[in-house]
Amino acid sequence: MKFSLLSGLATVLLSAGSAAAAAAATGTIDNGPFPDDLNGSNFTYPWPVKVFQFTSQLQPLQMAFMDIKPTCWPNNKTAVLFHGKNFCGPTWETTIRTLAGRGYRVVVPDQVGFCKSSKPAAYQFSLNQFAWNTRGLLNALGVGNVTVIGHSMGGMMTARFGLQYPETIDEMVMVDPVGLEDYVQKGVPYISVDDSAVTEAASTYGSIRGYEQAVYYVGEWKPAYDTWVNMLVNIYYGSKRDAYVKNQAQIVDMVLTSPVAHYFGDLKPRTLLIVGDKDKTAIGAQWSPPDVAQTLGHFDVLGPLVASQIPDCTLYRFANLGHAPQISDPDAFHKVLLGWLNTQ
Ligand SMILES: *[C@@H]1O[C@H](CO)[C@@H](O)[C@H](O)[C@H]1NC(C)=O
Ligand SMILES: *[C@@H]1O[C@H](CO)[C@@H](O)[C@H](O)[C@H]1NC(C)=O
Ligand SMILES: *[C@@H]1O[C@H](CO)[C@@H](O)[C@H](O)[C@H]1NC(C)=O
Ligand SMILES: CC(=O)N[C@H]1CO[C@H](CO)[C@@H](O)[C@@H]1O
Repeated sequence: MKFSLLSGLATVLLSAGSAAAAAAATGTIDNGPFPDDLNGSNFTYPWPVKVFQFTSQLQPLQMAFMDIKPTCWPNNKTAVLFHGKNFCGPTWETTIRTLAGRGYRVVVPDQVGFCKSSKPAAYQFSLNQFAWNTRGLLNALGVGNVTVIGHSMGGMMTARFGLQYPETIDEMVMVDPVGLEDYVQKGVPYISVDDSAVTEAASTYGSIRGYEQAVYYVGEWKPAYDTWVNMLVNIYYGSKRDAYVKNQAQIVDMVLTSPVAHYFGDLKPRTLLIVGDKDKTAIGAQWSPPDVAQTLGHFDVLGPLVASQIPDCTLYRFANLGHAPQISDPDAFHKVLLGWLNTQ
């Protein structure tokens, strides 16, 4: 047993040493078709769902993803889009259509523990593991360099992906990422996975909408936002409810205990940071004492601070938007995104 673990480690070190193939998950692509109710999510995706089958932490796992071809003359680039904690791949639908219409191939995974991907009973969640899994998916698809775009928790993951795989990134975009600050360092009390699970289990349409309206959308609500709330409610009360609740609680722990805030100076890729100045998202603000909570989630301050730390960074601030500019003002968001991508 010891011998096989050691030889596995040697393989990883050897492949990490070769510039061509950075170490990542290895697996195969299953093109399906799959039933609508896949791993506990019965939401209909706007493009066919495929599955990356791989082994992770000594168990077989599946990452669901969409792979959208360019809808015009290909520009030979691939964009990979990372969803946030309260979102899934399809939340990017408008951005996918926009990028595919400009010649991009667009790959949109659901991370392990989310949406149509596996909900493992036992898993050590980390941003590094998510990056490892996702780079493995891209390798299995034969994708080399990517344009990485991540929102919320997916923006935090973009930073980690940028640290782990800089040699495979053309450029990266973080949209209202969480983790621009180290929440624990700022005084957020640690919450156990068990206590988080109680909160996760109590999630309803009303609780999710109330949180998102106040924190994400500057107090406003449009009927279109309901789609993304109902997509989550469907998983919270779906066939994998218990595993999902546990995984989501583990992911809260991951965001608290794997800060990226101390690493922004080490990011090599060309970076665009987009923030809504009215965004107030801060993991743990809800259970922090008021004097701590009031110091958290000031994207109007954090945006310029972090942009000054990242070596090659452009900052764009939406003065009147909150946490999800691609949802609340898609036209303005895509104008900024495409404008920056075209300055290459
Ligand atoms: C999934 O949704 C479809 C359409 O709403 C419904 O007919 C089906 O029963 C659902 N399946 C599950 C397992 O909930
Ligand atoms: C993309 O690659 C194809 C095939 O190699 C090539 O014909 C085409 O000119 C490339 N497009 C761009 C925009 O570089
Ligand atoms: C891939 O990205 C790296 C890092 O940005 C860059 O050095 C390299 O030239 C790119 N490779 C290709 C084929 O574009
Ligand atoms: C953990 C789990 O239930 N995974 C399932 C996810 O969906 C794929 C595709 O149908 C199944 O093969 C897995 O068993």
